[in-house]
Amino acid sequence: MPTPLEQWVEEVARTTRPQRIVWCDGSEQQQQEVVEQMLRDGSTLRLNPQTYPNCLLHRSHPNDVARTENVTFICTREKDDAGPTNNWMSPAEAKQKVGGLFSGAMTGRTMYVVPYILGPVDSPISKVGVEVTDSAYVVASMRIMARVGKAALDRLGRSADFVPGLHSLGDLNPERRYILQFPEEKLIWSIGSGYGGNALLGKKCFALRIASWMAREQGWMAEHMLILGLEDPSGKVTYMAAAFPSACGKTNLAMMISALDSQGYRVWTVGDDIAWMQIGRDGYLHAINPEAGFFGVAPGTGPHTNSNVMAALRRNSIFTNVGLTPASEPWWEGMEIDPPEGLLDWKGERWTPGKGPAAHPNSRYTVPANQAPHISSHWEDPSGVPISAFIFGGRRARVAPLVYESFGWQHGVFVGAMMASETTAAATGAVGVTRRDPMAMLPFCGYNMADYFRHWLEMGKRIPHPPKIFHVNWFRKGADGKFLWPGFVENVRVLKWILERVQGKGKAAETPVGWVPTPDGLTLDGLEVSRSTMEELLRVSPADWTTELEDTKKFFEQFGRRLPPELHEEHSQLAQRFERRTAVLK
Ligand code: SAT
Ligand code: MN
Repeated sequence: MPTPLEQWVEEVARTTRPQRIVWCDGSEQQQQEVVEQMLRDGSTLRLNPQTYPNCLLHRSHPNDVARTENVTFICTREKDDAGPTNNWMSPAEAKQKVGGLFSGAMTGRTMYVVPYILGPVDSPISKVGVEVTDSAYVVASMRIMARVGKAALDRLGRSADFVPGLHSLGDLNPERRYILQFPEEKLIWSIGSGYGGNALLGKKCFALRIASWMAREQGWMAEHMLILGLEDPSGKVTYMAAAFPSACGKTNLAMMISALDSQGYRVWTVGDDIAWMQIGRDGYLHAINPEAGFFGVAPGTGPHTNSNVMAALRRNSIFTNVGLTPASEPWWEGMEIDPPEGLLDWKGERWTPGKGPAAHPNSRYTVPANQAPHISSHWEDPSGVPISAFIFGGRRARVAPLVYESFGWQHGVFVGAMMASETTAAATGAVGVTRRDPMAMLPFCGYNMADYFRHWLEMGKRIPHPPKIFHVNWFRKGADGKFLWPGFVENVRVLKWILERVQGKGKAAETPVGWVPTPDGLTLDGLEVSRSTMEELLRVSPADWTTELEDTKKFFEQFGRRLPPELHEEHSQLAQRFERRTAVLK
């Protein structure tokens, strides 16, 4: 009797008609064969073997460089279950329309079967997925991003308990590009794109869209969050999970070199993008990182902003859409190396200064997590790490202060639900437009976000020791349009305050939006930021927040009666706190 997996693979092969089928065992030898295939495909080069051993540069199709949210669909029977913030297609229509595109799609190509585990191999929280793909780049990337091969097949055995994901490059025509999630049957179909989040199906499609649905069904959480441990001078490590939209610095925060290292504060990396969390026996929420690698944004990463990342990616890494130097080394803006003579841009064309950036703004590195210099010794603990703080954050030139603490869980959920951020190059579409992005999950929640907020509220009641909830904003700008806060290594100063608040210390002043550090609440020694800049960074401007409240109200309205009333309540309480404050000042 064939196993359920074998049956599915057979069925897929009947539709897509590949020339041959390769089962990926996760071995180094097979990885090298896949690399050879990539080199033959012509869009991949080997980098300098002396300075970047076992590293590749991949150039994707120029029309295929970011997630495409406009063609990403949640396919539930009821439209309302996908909710107003997701694109929706009925499963029947999706199967019919996109099924046709898969027909014969792998003719003449190799079909790779990639079994993988999301999460540590022996963790009860982990889950098995299987991606079938005709892209060698996807196979090589998946081997870095997840635990691929034999271990997954061993864990699965003859069971049908895996999430199947079917992927084909198709003809790479954006008109025939679809990223489909079928959460009711736990199935993923993706065609027409070879780009990261569209094509590495273990990442956003499974670990967030499908997993968020599973998490609600089963009483746990799948979140777009990095996980880090902050060590204090006593040697104790406190774990925090932080949600920021794509390309807002999650990888940099998770891998941060601390400006307060000499005072005994350092950061340990557990994960940089996704957290799966369950309530542990100790009453804390425990988080695992379902991934095994980092898919980080290259531009802006340099020895001063993040030398940890720079050290991590010197071997066994895949670079996508960065520039190339004549010495066969990767190059991007912000690497702190002058563009050398003969630099090629991300399309492989000769770069000249007037030509715009040499690296695509969403160019990426894919690096094994265990190469991070400060990887936590607990990053693969089967039971995960206990989370003491949640941090929400976005890119806001105005409005949100550098950091504030919510008044409690329900208010914290509201803070997450009203999150907003300026869009980035991580997804196609306009860049720099402020949009609401609750919990940084707008593009990744696999169901109606009103139900997602309800799930958050319910989880709060069930967690005996819930994380405290904070909001940060590294991106506030002054009147001159320049960033007020230096960011990067200095962000540890904010983490230290968060840690102190978790410990019941940390000086704070009450404002309508939450607890904000007092002027002497943050450790600022050794930092050149003027008092007036700090005041501006921590300022809560009633005028800005009035607009914010109006915009949030509109955002909430689209959920109609499905929105939990607790959020309306929090909304009017915030408005009232501002009104009271204004009345006092008058
Ligand atoms: O392309 S990914 O979705 O994996 C990265 C991101 O946009 O967060
Ligand atoms: Mn992400």
